[in-house]
Amino acid sequence: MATNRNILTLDEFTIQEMRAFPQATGQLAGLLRDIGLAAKRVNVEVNKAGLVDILGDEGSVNVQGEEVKKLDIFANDQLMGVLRHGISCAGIGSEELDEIVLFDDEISNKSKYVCLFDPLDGSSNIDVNVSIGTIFSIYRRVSEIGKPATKEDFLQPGNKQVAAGYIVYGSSTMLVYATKRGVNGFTLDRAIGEYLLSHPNIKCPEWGKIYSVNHGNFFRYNQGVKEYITACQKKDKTNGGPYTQRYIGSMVSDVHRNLIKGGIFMYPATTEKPGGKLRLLYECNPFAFIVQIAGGKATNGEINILDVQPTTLHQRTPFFVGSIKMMEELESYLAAAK
Ligand code: AHM
Ligand code: MG
Repeated sequence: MATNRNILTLDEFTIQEMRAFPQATGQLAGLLRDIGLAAKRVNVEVNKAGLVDILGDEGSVNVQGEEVKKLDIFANDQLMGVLRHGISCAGIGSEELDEIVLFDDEISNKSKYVCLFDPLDGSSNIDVNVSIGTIFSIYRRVSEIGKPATKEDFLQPGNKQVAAGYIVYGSSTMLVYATKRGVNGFTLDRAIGEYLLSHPNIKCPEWGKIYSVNHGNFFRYNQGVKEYITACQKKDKTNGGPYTQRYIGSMVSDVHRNLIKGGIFMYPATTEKPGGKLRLLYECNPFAFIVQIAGGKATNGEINILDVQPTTLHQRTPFFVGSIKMMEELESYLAAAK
């Protein structure tokens, strides 16, 4: 099949975006290209996961106390490697690494950005052929250019993100990223090994019919959340329903679907995990930024999650994200239950 040359590649698109800013150095475009490259390598491994001995437990636990799969480590190493060798990133924070890593060499210290990522989210799904993903968040450094990055560069509120994105390794592999200018989705064309702009200017529908939550935890949620979930179940034709419950257990896939189709995704606090499960810096903030730019909203149940001042690299948070009208409805239930 002939390649449609009218469709922009990721590189062409980021360069075109850069032209709008005469002061742009091209570092952000380079950073996105680097991440895209790492994701292509991860994609190859994910696709052959059932064939070779890349599957299975690494036999160690990560800093969150969770079992680490080989592919998590592979993805982490690929991302860290491309960013270290690139010219745009001064250091990284990763779900797989206890501490931030500062590259601290002559070129890296001149880089404008730091990057946080979850190299392979939803990794418990690898063994069963369910879509998984990579999530990333990019900040402009607040520390002095020319010197090594600092912890403060990473502990910025989500509203300071310059860009955020994810890659979903699904029936096709897609890279979606947001800047303040908009959200754009690219599908990997395996024939030419390039991401092609397949979903320009993504907008999250104001309403949707999908709610995504782990129902198994229902009795461990607070009253407001329980009442909202119950209301979702009671919806019928008279009030915008019926709703559909969809929960893959792989946030990248769940939020990706809801972003495109309209919906709400929730990982609330539970009695066992009063601080929530998901990580603020590299799981929730990137999605909050993407969905907000697309017209939706994200909160921690109290405030806009992008306004939370982080204190530690791996901190967790309750998380609610989705279509604006559904989020407002949720918030009315949370407020009423207070
Ligand atoms: P992970 O980083 O260990 O993969 O965990 C994050 C994942 C999310 O992708 C998903 O939404 C959630 O954990 C599912 O958790 P649960 O099984 O408790 O519903
Ligand atoms: Mg993860």
